[in-house]
Amino acid sequence: VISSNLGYPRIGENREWKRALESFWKQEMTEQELLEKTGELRLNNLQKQKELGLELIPVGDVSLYDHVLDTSVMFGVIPERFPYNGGKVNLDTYFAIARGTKDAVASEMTKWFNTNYHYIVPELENAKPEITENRPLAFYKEAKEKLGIDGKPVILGPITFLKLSKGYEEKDFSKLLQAFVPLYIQILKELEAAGATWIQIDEPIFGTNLSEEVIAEARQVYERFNKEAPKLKLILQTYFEHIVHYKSIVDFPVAAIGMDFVHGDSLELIKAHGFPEDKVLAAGIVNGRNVWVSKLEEKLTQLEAIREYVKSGTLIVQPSASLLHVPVTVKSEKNLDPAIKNGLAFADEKIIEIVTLAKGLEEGKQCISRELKENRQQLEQFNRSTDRINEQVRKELEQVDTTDTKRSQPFAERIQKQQDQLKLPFFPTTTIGSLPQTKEVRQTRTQWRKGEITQAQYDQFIKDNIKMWIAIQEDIGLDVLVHGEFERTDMVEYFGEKLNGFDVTTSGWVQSYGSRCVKPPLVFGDVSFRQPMTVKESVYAQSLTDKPVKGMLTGPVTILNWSFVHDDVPRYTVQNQIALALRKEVELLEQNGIQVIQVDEPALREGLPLDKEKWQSYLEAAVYAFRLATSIVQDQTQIHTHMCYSEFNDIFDAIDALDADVISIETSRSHGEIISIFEENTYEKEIGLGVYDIHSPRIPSKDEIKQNITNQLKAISPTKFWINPDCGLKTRNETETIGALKAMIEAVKEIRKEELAVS
Ligand code: THG
Ligand code: ZN
Repeated sequence: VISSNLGYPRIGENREWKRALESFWKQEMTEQELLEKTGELRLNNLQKQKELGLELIPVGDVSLYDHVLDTSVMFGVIPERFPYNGGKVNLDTYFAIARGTKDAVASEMTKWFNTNYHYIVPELENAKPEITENRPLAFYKEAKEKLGIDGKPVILGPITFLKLSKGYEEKDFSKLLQAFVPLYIQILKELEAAGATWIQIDEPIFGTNLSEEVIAEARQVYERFNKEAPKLKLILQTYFEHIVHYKSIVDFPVAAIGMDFVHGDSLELIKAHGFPEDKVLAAGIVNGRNVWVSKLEEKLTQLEAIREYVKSGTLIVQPSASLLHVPVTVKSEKNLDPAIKNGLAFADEKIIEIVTLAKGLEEGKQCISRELKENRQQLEQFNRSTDRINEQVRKELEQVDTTDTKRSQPFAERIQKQQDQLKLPFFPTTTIGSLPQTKEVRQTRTQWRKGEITQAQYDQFIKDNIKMWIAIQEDIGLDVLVHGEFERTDMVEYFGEKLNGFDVTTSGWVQSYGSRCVKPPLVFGDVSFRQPMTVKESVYAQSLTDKPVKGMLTGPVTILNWSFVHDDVPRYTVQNQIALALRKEVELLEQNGIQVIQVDEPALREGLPLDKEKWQSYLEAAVYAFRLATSIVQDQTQIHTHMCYSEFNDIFDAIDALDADVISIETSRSHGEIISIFEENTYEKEIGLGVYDIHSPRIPSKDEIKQNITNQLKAISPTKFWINPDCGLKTRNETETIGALKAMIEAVKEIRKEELAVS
């Protein structure tokens, strides 16, 4: 039995990694200082895992931005709009692809499977793959030389890499794959020569439905790897779901198969179809996507059941996924209710669980009896904690009936009333909701949290910001205004602080994209409404202007998906409890004079299960919860929703079924690809297609935005077309925001004139 890990959080216990990156981007740190700082962190993290007793330590799972981008760069896959003359890719080019420059837009960014982590999409147009540096080798050697760790290099596998890339047609998949395979082989051979043994090749794409041709090709690829680097022990690593085409893939000629025993039906698969006699099984047994303490006894029993099927005699015990998706250590939490804290395990604590389980499996249960006892006590305390069960909300949910999830009139009728009331111009303009979270905003919030300023001072500060930005928005000429969300750290965390059943951590950060992190709240019990959450700010903003101010809420699916939810209660039940609480908030907003209410569901698409068989029930539940939250309003109240980075083709019907009056979606970073779906289908409701990319610091020109609008007009009728940036503006500074919004309004003015002339 070997204990192992699939990946460790990059950000550091105090987000040192984030700070270093951002200082470097602001030119407050040199490249050398950045590399020293992040190098130090990298070695610390390896050393820590070693000291926790972990046997197989992943190396090369680190990144300065994203590991998919690292893979592209390693293979010299640099989009042509960035200057590059071959050889090792320098840091400026690397960050330019990730973040854009004055002259070139950033590469598209999208969600990593069903997580809240984003990767940079490789662009393979005219790619001439070559090895620019053997990254896994460099990290393998570093760990060995500096720390004496014989690490397990982590490599993103070729099938997943290509499937996540764009810029080629399906029919060219095979040809492209053949171009990359020799490069992978060279990397593997060099690792073999350097003395590496275990290699983790990540192929999470095997948790999705693939064609038989792709699987056949994948098999050939792994046959070649095996032939060319026979001394390596390749672990074909999957996660987030069971291997969908288990029977074919489990026979690939590799030393080990890594499977997720937390999500999906891996145990059922090995029971039904067996597991190859000659292979090692790497069992992802500790949940790498959640933060709750494992029930060690149960896990041990599961591992024993799994071992029955492993004839080779070797079992690797590991987390279900990379620990990238959980915070670093519970030790940093000082303010949590001790009962809840007892129920938590972040990355370091999970590694301890893994080491304990491996020991228990190897040497017998009695050898870990102390640990098992402690674990039992921890869980008992957690379960005894108050507020885990709320009978009233359970009853309320039972009483919901079909009229509660349906608007009283169809869209065609509602929109008339809404137009009469809102009197918006042709091509109405708005923003997605958040406005710049400046240093001042963050610092003031911190001061308030620490008690350094009073509640009244903080409230006044928020009001001042709202007031200033209402004036700015009026001045720029936007039609539907927002209050700016200055009171919110994050769209999910904020609601977590205000709802019963939730708690929030002080340091539970997780990387979301690049240097950006989020702090997912904890759902430890039944969720219910406690107090108005957004009414005060929205009403104040509305009092300052004659233009409509949009009320801003985060939707039930997104709150659920971006929280760490305890699994004692079924997920969909928690989702409906959240929906019920939001429904009360929606009602209050309407009663207080808010005529437009946006309920964001950016996580709806990415939460889609990897296995298609589970899609329908997921989507039905998502639509139900959204409608439960929103259907209470009158006809003339306009419901908006927003989604990010969505590939809508798969879920178009569900989007339609949400029955939101207006949907805004992020399109600009996908460089206009997803709108075709609206061309092909009849979508009756109104749509705002993001007309510029807010994730890049670059300010777009009026002409560029106009061009985007013109392109999209091919797919969308001008009568139902809203104009907005493609996402919230909280990460941008004031200059960038005002500059870009002005350009957007200028573009819209010209478009309005041109379109009126045509019609
Ligand atoms: N909230 C949550 N998840 C998200 C988003 C979000 N996932 C998708 C998308 N939005 C990711 N985008 C962001 C954008 C901004 C930030 C994080 C993720 C961000 N984070 C601050 C940082 O890292 O500096 C930390 C929070 C703060 O101090 O305000 O700005 O919006 N849950
Ligand atoms: Zn968005």
